[in-house]
Amino acid sequence: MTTESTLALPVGTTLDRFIMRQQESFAYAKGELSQLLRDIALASKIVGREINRAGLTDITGAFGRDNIQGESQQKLDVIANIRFKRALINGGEVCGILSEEEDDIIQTNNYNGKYVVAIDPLDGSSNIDVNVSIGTIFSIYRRVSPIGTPATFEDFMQGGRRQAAAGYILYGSSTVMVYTTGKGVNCFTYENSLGEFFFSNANIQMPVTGKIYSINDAYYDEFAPSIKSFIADMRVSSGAMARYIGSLVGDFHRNLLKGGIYLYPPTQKAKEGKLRLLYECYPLALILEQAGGRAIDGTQNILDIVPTKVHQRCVAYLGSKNLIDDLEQRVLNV
Ligand code: P6P
Repeated sequence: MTTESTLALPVGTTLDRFIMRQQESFAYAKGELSQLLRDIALASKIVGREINRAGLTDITGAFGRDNIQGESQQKLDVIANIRFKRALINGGEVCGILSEEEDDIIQTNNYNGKYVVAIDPLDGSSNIDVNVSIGTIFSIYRRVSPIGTPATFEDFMQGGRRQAAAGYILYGSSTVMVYTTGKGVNCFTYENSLGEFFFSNANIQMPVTGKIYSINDAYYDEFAPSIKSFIADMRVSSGAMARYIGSLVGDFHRNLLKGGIYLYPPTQKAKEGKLRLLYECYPLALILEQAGGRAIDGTQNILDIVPTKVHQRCVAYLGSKNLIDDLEQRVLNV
């Protein structure tokens, strides 16, 4: 499906219909990736329902255990993890899963599955109890290990440019699914009463610049001079807006549509950056590249970072091209 044909699609096209049409433009597609995207959409509908009822059932608050990241797991983190694992395992298209909530790669025993998925089942979960938008972020790779065998570490270590698809679901004032398979970024809005995602935003192009900057100002004193000078100039630029909700998917989606930049520099507590490379930064970096934005760690495009560990972290500057170009010059010309 070309960009023009995407633009021609009427709103009212379901995600299923869109996936089927897009599959036609992939010569050798046999439907596995299409089915995998449907499996992710199904899990997100179930997780979205749990989130919307969180205050009515005893699923808010802490689960009482820390994950491998050393973060206190929220009950909904655990529920979302279970739901996405179950959908991916039962869907049969995935031979392995890497989840933020699990120490090691999960073998699905679908040895004929052609894909692996790296996923943050529910990002921003500290916001769950206070009703702030949260999200799921996913990254899909074609396996490099032989069909008919278990998934391997190497299947997940292919690097950001080898992603077959990447996207996120934002559980906000409405629930949207945004993803790319390398042919543009499209957005689908969930219609609760019908249980369907409907095509709502074609071939998203990020504004080349913007007035919004998203950063945790509490760490300001720990930032490098280049970051401080960038923030200082953002603050004095006309119409500047500081917007940071502590939920990456929410901040990212707003900036993607309106233009802006999200910054997570090195801090005392997170010297290598806080965000995770495989299931946060790589997928969002691919979305940005497809939408005309940029994603860097300060010195290189995030998609070019060579992965070495499954829960590897990285510094992240995600945003409009001109803002990232400006920041990059300041960091490189220190
Ligand atoms: P801080 C949530 O834990 C998260 O990974 C992102 O969703 C969010 O943008 C960031 O961390 C918030 O981190 O250190 O500002 O609380």
